[in-house]
Amino acid sequence: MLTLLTFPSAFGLYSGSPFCVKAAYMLHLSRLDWRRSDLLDARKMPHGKLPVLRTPERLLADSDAIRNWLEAEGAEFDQGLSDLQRAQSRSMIRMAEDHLYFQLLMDRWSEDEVWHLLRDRFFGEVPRLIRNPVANGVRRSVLRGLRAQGMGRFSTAERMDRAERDLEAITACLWHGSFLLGDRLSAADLSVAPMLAAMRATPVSTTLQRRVAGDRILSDYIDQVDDAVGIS
Ligand SMILES: N[C@@H](CCC(=O)N[C@@H](CS)C(=O)NCC(=O)O)C(=O)O
Repeated sequence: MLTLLTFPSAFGLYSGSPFCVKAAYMLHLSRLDWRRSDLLDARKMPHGKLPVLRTPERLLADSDAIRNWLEAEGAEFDQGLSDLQRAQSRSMIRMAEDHLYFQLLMDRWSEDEVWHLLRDRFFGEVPRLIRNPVANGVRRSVLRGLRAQGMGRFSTAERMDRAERDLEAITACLWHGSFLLGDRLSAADLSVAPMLAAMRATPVSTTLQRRVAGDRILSDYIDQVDDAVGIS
């Protein structure tokens, strides 16, 4: 039996982490026998991050490595796509995971109003006496990382301008079919939709949350991918 080590559900999502949702989607579609096991602290994991898949042989860190492993077991997430479409699928994944993800992190960790709710949700099990110092320490380290990555240096307006261009690119793809690369689910959808879903689920009405939640095409797309995977 495979075990997906994942962050718990949060804000109405299967997991607070879009990468964990992606991994769960892939596992569900692969039709292998698996179960979830929730962790709140990823520090002991191979990369200090989740998701991680426990296979009979080892711990497999990183959603991309999980994808490779599942494909080696026979799963196919880009079935029926041409070489060009596979390349487009790969680019969309990078856009979601290496750009939109950092937009989500800024929204969650830098906005005070969101942070207070996030702290209560993600650090609720830390003993009360040390909860605030621990949570504030993690917050400082995430914000330092975002500054080093670059996203933390933009004003909200600059950041939203960058997000807007990605969201418009996603929408343009959706004019041509129900999913990013046509009328069939592909690996790109398994990364992009959870990222948008996480933005939409931010429990405070931020500029980014409103942008995604208020967009009929994007919002319907998130639900359509979730329905097509059929995990819940
Ligand atoms: N490249 C990794 C990214 C995973 C990732 O960033 N996970 C975040 C949650 S969304 C995490 O575990 N963060 C904990 C930490 O950085 O301490 C993947 O695709 O799995």
